[in-house]
Amino acid sequence: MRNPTTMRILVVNPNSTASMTGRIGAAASKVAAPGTEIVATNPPTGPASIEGYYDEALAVPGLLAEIDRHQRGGDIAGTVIACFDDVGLDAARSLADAPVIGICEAAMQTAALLGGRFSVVTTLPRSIPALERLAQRYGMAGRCTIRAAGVPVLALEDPESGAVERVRAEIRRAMEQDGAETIVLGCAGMADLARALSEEMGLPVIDGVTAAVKLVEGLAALGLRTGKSGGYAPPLPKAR
Ligand code: 5HY
Repeated sequence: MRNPTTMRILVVNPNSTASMTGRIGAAASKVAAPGTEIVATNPPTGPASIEGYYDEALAVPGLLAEIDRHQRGGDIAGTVIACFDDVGLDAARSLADAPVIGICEAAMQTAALLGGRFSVVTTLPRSIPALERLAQRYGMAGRCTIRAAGVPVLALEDPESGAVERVRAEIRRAMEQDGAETIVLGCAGMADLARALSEEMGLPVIDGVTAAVKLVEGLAALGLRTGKSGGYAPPLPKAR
């Protein structure tokens, strides 16, 4: 039987790459409070990685179906959308009863609380326009720069790809050229890199998955719910 004192947090990776979901779930569990259970999942189909607007649009139905499925199972205290493009965030908030946090918003708000300027280091240049839009939406455009390390999302799944070295090099450029005092990692697939990069580079390196888990735990503990001014969505019809 489920422990009634456990807070269950749903962490949805909206792409269909299960190995990435595994690493995301492990990073989330590492920072979760003792009474928190992390439920990490991804849609069974849909884009294997989300690189730009087209993939984003294709990923939304699978994301909503996962939120709906787990919500039917009961006691989800909050949901984290583990994709840095905050894919389907407004629709997810319309569907879910409990708070929903996107990892871009979580990471940017956390960086802002530390003070000073920050730089986002994402994967491919293709993701930059969408992230610039999000920075504007969250009121962060004047505080940050958005950079790409030139790493395809799925290269982060391959230790031989040289992806981490490219991320490291881009962080150095952000420090030297942008005067960044904090770095935000711009992909959920980088979740397990933040601690080590922070120690190595000597500045705070924020990963949105872990930041979102701590924020959602806080909102849930305060008994807060997501606003519905964007419209209430009825539960999705059951798949046949
Ligand atoms: C992410 N794509 O966090 C984004 C990052 C990006 O599949 N997971 C993805 O490149 O926009």
